[in-house]
Amino acid sequence: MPKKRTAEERSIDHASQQLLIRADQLGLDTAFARAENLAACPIGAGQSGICCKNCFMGPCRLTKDGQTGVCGATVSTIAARNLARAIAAGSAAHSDHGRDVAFTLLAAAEGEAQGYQVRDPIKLRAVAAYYGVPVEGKTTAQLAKDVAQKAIAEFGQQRGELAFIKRAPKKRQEAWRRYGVVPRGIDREVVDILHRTHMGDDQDAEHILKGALRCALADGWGGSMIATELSDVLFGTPSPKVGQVNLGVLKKDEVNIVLHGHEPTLSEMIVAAASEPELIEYAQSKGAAGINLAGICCTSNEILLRQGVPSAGNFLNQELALVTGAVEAMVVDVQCIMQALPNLADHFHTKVITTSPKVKIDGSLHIEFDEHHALDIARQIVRTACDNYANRGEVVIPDDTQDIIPGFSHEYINYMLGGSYRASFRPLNDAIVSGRIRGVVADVGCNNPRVTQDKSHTWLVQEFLKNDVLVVQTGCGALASGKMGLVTGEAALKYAGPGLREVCEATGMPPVLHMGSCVDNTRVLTVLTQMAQETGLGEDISDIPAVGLAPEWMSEKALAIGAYAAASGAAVIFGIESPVAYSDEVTEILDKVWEKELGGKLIFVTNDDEMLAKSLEHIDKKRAALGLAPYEAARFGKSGDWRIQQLENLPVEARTEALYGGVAA
Ligand code: NFS
Repeated sequence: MPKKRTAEERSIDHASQQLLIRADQLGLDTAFARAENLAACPIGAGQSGICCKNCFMGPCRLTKDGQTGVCGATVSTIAARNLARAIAAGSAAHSDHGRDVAFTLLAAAEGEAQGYQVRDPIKLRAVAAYYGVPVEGKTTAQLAKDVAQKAIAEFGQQRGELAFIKRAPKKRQEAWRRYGVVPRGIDREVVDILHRTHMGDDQDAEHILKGALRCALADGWGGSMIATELSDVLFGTPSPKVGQVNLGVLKKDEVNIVLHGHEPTLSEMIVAAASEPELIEYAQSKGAAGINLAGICCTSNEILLRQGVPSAGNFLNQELALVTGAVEAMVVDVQCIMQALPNLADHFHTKVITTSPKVKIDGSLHIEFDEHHALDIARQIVRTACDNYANRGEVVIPDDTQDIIPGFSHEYINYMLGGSYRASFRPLNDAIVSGRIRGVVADVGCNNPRVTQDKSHTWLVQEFLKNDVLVVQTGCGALASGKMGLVTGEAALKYAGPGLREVCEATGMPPVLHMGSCVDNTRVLTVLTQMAQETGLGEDISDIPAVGLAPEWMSEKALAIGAYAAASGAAVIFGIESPVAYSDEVTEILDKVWEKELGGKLIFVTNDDEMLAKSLEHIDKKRAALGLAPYEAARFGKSGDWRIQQLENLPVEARTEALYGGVAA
């Protein structure tokens, strides 16, 4: 990391830049500054070495070829073990989120969860079918109870296969069984990794990583999928709605409550509480015009998609929201919450409120969440924020907001492409077969303060659109694009190549589909599955011209997602440094061995141009393997209404010439 960077070098987001300057003026620390002041340890990422601290004969820092740890562990064993542990931690975090949603559904079904109810009984029936739970003659509450219990049982299941595995294409299931990576139970696979990476256990890199894949699959087709599906059951399956994103969503004259973290359970109740007339009156009695909610990170995605609650932005916006001086309370639950928040909040009037039984942070106020009294707790939190309004000092809110259209669930895409009577993915597959759409890219994952915030995400997305690649997004990547105005219908007119633009015009969809939070990457899995089953694009996820990218990743959860996507047959490209770069053998396993065994791979590429080139190369390779016509941009774009509209005022001859190249229509 170079010396102190300018605001423009730290972030390409204008609102962030303004608040970074303000933080500097006030002499306040942020992750951006800390990343500059604290050089990343070279032993552990990149090519200069690797470190093992799995026992207390070490830590063993290996920096020379052929060196081993005190126990004799090789560079490859250590690299594989470290990666496997990161994948297990990421899988545990996602899956535990799923478990909590399942317990909330159970409590709601038993009438013990204040404020919760099943909002999507149709989805409940669909999930019941995946679990083989009979639906006939049951009330919604009975069915919800049975489904919740089935889901909860999957965490402690010891043998057999997770139920959602059967949702994958047949060929994919066969590949998993052949390679021996079908997860048996969710918790079991996490424990398995912690055991096998303990000192003196598994010491064969490929074998360790096979265990890591099984654990990652327990996340993608297990814990995370449970989180997505049961959140839809409880809070509603998302469909598109217009929202707002960036720090300008904070309001000068209202009580601002920022909801940060990941689980929708408490935040949904805060949304309900904040719209109660008594609490709005309470805010007014404190001199505010009302109560304004805004989200950060994946909590933001959850409530933006379902409730249209504006988003204050992604991971690196969390501290900057406090720097506005306008936040009465930042309410956090689990994951991606910087420990720096309470210290930073001390310079303002902001209260950081932790709510999860799993998360306490020194210096913050703890109001513990309990789903049995969720609404009361939510009301207490809202009241605490209102009480704090009078303590505000100077407020600086950047004038930056963008429209965003999120909510493209698997179910909605089906409906969007086929309507109520013929819901299908046929038009999407046809568009790829014809070459109007060259392929699909999922750009997901975090911000990382070691690179310029949002720069790689938004540059890559724009380049993909230009190249007629349909982009789907989740997590902080989706919010990055949202801030740049890429997640709107108009973005097709501005950024998409001619073929993709035609498809967007015909269906009315944005060229970037925001599918949800990071656990909702499971929606990408089920969408790819349906594309494989729709015919025309092979029979398996690995046949589809698709690539997954996480150009600004930082969390262990991102590695879990990358691993399950690769195991599901996708080519996955991560930015930042490779955590396994020091081991050629492990680098080769993630790339070549996984591709041979499962058709997917995980590679690390630090350069944006190279990420783009490799993605397009993979898409074109898959198109060729399917026998599809090579992508050729110039073939399309002559049938879209937009051209006719643009040319409306021209004489007929000139219009025909422009539209059909002189050939009479
Ligand atoms: Ni995903 Fe979502 Fe964001 Fe990264 Fe964190 S919020 S779960 S881990 S930083 S994308």
